Amino acid sequence: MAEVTSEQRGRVRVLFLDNPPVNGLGFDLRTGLMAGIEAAMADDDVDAVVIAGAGRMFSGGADITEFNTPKSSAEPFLTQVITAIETSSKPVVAAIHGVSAGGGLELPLGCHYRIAAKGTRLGLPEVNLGILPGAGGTQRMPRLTGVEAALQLIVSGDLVPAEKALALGFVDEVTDGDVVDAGVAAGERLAAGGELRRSSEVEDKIAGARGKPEIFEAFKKSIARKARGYEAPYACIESIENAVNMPFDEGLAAEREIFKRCVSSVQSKALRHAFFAEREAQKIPDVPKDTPKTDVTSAGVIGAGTMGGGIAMNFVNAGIPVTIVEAEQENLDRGLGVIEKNYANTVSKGRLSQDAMDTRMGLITGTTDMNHLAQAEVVIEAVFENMDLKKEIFGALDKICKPGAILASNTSTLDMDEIASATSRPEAVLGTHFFSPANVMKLLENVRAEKTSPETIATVMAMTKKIGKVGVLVGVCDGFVGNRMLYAYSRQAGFLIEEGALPQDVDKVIFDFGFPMGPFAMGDLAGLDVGWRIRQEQEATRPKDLRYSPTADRVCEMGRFGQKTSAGWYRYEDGSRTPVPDPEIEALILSVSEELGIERRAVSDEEILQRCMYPLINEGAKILEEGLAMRASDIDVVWLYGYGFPRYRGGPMFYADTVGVKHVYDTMSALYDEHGEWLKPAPLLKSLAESGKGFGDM
Ligand code: 3H9
Repeated sequence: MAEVTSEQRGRVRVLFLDNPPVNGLGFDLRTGLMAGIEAAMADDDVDAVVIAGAGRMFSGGADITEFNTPKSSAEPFLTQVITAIETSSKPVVAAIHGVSAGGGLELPLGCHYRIAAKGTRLGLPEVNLGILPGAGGTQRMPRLTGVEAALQLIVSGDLVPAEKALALGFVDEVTDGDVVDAGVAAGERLAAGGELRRSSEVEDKIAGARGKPEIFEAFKKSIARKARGYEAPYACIESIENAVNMPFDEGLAAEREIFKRCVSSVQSKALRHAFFAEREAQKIPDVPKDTPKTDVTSAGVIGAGTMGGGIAMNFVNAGIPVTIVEAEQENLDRGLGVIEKNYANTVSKGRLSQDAMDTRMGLITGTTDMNHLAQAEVVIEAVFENMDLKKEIFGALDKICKPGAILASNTSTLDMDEIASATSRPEAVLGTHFFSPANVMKLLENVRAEKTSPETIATVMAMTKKIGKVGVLVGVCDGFVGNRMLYAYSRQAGFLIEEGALPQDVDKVIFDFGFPMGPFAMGDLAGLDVGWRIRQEQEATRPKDLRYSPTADRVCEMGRFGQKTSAGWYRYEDGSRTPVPDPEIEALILSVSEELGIERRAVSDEEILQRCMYPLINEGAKILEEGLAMRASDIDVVWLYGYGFPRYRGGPMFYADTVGVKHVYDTMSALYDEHGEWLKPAPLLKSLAESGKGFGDM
């Protein structure tokens, strides 16, 4: 139950925010807090007030689940509560521990004194939800820290440690003792004398930036690349600039208006969807929270290639020792060398200390003897995609690994059930599909095979979190969720260039939509030979009555494998990663069109976007029908973290809802009539469209 409880300590009243799990400042808490403050102010036995959090943190901010509901617009607003605190005659102290985020920091900013326990993380992360701090944060923070620091903090949305908050000036004291005790002592001290410091009245730190728009313009330029497509960072900057140029009350009123504009925007809804989707993906209906699981404290990786090395780095980055097995010493040495070079690069950029690098390298053991995996709790196989080889490895691992150890495969295409059949413990076998580069990309598709046990799933989902990844549980099918949808999208990209577009036309539309790059530039980055090899293997089973684009194969036949050969769909100048359109490729594409008897035509940007994105959504719908993803929002998480789908669009299935599933269905139907089988609308898309529903209603 959400409530504010109180406790009298001498002549100090302590008010505890109590609304698990994060003490979200929803309607009940705001009401309780206002009543608690009013009661304390009216009580002659109270000289000072301390506000603290019950449970594991101070507060994670406003209750996001109340946004766009009547509760969020019911008084008292958080701003009113904070104003009541700041203007009160008795001192109010914030005693902060755990996390103080968003409204959960704006509240302390309105208090007269702030103490944080060591280990507390504080910040204003609203920007990540497509909004700005809307309870005075953009007005009070710059007054305490100065404009530059406030811009950094608010626009990055980062939570910073208590010590940094102290150095920046928005925390007054850091304690390693009991924070409530320290708060009570501070309350007594402040009550004993002296002026109360009200953040809204501090002027000296912002005065220097008044009438200087160039400060804000320069900051906008500095974030332009990272913030491309996002609205909220600019709303934050606008409001901080108001703080500098307007009297406090006016700035606060303007902040409220900008907040209202942001909170009802599609971007904010998409970003909030992404926030909850990521957490929802961790909930697996038949694997309840109390399912027994093993805490993974040692791991093995088979294969020291690009993927194997990247996977191993995740474990050691999280402090988990890892044994890497390679068949040949030479390949092992090369693989370990690549890992070392990767870390050394990070050290040279100042993002990792030499000590930390040494510790990490020290956690890696390389060997050519698989028997060294006997004690590992999880072994991840990352050799090349060959079923016979994988089955042989799993058969061997089954004999070597201790009972209960989990055997995982990093396959991106092969049937996990068949791999599991090579062992006597199919319940302990599953897929862990990392994305390249495996030490960077946050997504981990955990692939549940037919016999994978709930214990195995619980262990691997927990391990995923421990190594800093976002896990999504998916079912077995060709390409699993992410790549299966990618095929649907890149297939159309291939057809579009045969029909009249060029790679750079397609890539520009997809880039402008918000992806970091389009499908052709991405192919060049990932390496075109991988897909080529897979297509060659699948050639015999490929349905010959369906349209097939041969252009990608032709590019590979020219020895152009992408960035690694300085040529692919584009060419690359020496040492550069910038794709340059290549007349040779244009000539190739024109000749393929001619060979296929296709008369090239002008292809509009709108068609490019729809031909790429709608089949992607359609494939997602099929995946849902087949039960290979648990929820539409899980698919969104896969695309946000595995493929750079623009977060401010919420993921492909959320995006479908924003443009209207009926519109997607109607467009797909028209495309199907024109282009045939590959664009046949999924029955689920049809039924949602007909019932006027979206994926979010499922
Ligand atoms: C704001 O403050 C607006 C104001 O400026 C202006 C108002 C006028 N509300 O992440 P976890 C849920 S906007 C509702 O696993 P952790 C979460 O969904 C807010 N629910 O925990 C999950 O639910 P479940 C600005 C919330 O310890 C559970 O709590 N604040 C909220 O790893 C546990 O979450 C932010 O943007 C919320 N505010 O991390 C901070 N927060 O168990 C957003 C969490 O059912 N929150 N939940 O899956 C976070 O960044 C992290 O949750 C936090 C704790 C760091 C606080």
